[in-house]
Amino acid sequence: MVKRQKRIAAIHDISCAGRCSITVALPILSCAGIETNIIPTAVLSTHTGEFNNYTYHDLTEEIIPVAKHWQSLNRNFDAIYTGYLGSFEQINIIKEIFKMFESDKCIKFVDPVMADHGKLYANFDFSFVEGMRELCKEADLVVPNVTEAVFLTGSNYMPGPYEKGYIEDILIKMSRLCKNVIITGIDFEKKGYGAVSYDGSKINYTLREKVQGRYYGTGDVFASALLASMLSDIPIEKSLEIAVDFTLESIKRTKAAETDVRFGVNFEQGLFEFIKQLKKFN
Ligand code: PXL
Repeated sequence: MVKRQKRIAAIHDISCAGRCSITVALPILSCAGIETNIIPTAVLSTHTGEFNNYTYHDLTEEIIPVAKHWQSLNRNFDAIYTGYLGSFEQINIIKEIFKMFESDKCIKFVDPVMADHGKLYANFDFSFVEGMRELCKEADLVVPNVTEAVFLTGSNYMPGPYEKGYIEDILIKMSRLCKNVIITGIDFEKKGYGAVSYDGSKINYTLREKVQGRYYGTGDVFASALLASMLSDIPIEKSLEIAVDFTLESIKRTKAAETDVRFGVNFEQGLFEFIKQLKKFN
């Protein structure tokens, strides 16, 4: 029997250069065989980290009309995947879209993109964090990095390497906002670097070697690979391993090439191996 093709809606910005958001999500999910419909939240010439003078065109007004048109076409989704939102109002708009496409099979997958390394990204303030906290409450799965999880739970930010108790305290506080949580950027002195998941009962780490340096767009690479794997019906713990390995290999390739890290990581040359991993289960 032919397997039904999965379909998602990915709602992120388009950063025209500097691989992140839609330019990462679309290729990763598409090549995993998932039909990926998109709604851009803003168009920028580059992402906002370490670049100056980037262009920024807000698309808040477009989002609901696009979603309403889809609704009139009876579109439904296996997941709604949200990332970088271009304005505070977009948080409420996403809540409305969740309601418009609500169904038992639709996973509300929220990457609360807003901060890293202890600092909010340019153009965000703490009222946005409060709004994002409310959005997390409506999600089925949230995938913050450590900084985002710290801000969402009102914890104290500390740079890594971390103690297990610090991470698990934040993880459990996060699970009061959303039952299923994955925190990325876990940095343990001895055990390694990676991500941790919690589903309200079991804490599960995937840790690998640490590569020194700051790499842009890796949160988007990780989250897109994770969702692609989950929608390929691969269990969450294995999906976490596949996504961590795909992200790590992309970072290692980029480091070896010594390219300008602001333009994101070379995930493209890992796509074939990524699909091979997914195919092992299908
Ligand atoms: O990868 C996160 C991200 C996405 N989109 C934009 C960004 C950032 C991080 O800085 O600036 C526009």
